[in-house]
Amino acid sequence: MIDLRSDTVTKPTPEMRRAMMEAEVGDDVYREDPTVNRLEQRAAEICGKEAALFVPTGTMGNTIAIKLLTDPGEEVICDSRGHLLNYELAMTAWFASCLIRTVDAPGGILDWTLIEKAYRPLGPHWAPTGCIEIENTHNMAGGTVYPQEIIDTICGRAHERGLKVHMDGARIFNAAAACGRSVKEIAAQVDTVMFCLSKALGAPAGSMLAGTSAAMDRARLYRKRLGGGMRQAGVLAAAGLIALEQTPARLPEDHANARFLAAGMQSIPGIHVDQSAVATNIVIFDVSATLKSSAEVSGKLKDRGILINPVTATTLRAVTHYDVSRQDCETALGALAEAAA
Ligand code: TLP
Repeated sequence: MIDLRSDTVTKPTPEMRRAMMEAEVGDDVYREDPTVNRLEQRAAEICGKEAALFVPTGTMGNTIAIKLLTDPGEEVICDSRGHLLNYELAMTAWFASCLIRTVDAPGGILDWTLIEKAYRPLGPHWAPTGCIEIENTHNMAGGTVYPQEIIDTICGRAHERGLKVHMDGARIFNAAAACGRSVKEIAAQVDTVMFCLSKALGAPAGSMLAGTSAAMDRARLYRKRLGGGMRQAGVLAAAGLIALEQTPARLPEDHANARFLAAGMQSIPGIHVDQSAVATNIVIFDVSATLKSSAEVSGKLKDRGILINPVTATTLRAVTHYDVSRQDCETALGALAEAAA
């Protein structure tokens, strides 16, 4: 099977497995796991924040961040296709007791003009805005990348109004590779940033949340409340450290493979891809002109050994990662041409 469903499907490299086996561990709830401590320190450095916290999943990282940056009864502004709203089981409502106020942002990229229209100051009839959430890269918009000026303007204007900004940077390293900036530069102005070790970076599990030391001290308690106090988690952190140091350099290869896939799809009758949206490792493509549903196309691809999931009734998402080669992309394109015919 060639698995293009997500970059979450990567298997740990031999080096990660070796590091996991040899990891020095302790009880992380007592903050005694030296490998977790090293990973948290390294993640904080990379993000340019005072501290970072190792969490089991991106969902938990986002859930904790929203709780940290809001009071119950407030609103969180995010793009309507955001992961926070659509794929996190209403944790913003359940854990932070906040509503999400959506904005339809072109390409998933919010800007201050759009946010200002959705912003609600304290008033007698409505829930005030508590924080803004931006997703970089934006998953369901096709891996799009925020221009840095937009992030900095959003943060500047938000902070002037006393609002906080969280970045869901599940794939921030892809954003960094695509825009040629460091993660530290990208996240410089946001209050908290979450990134995943378990996606394009290829670690078997884990995400990092970074922010001020005071925020991360509170975040540690929320993590425990959510059942995320992981004890000898150094076995996982060891793989995360390898992922952090080694994988970013090869992400441009995944991006080139995604562009190759998108360009190849364009010449398949009935398939449409917005080539200009393909900036990182995600390709969203439309199959409506094949007169087949996305589920049918996905089924036909599976029969041919290619896994690609539908996103809507007419679109599918292909994600490149280190377990997918250029040759695999060529094979997938051949199968897609058959499935679409
Ligand atoms: N995304 C997964 C699915 O949930 C859709 C994927 O296959 O892409 N933020 C963003 C932008 C994400 O893409 C994801 C996972 C998360 C947060 C949550 O991470 P996990 O799965 O670790 O909870």
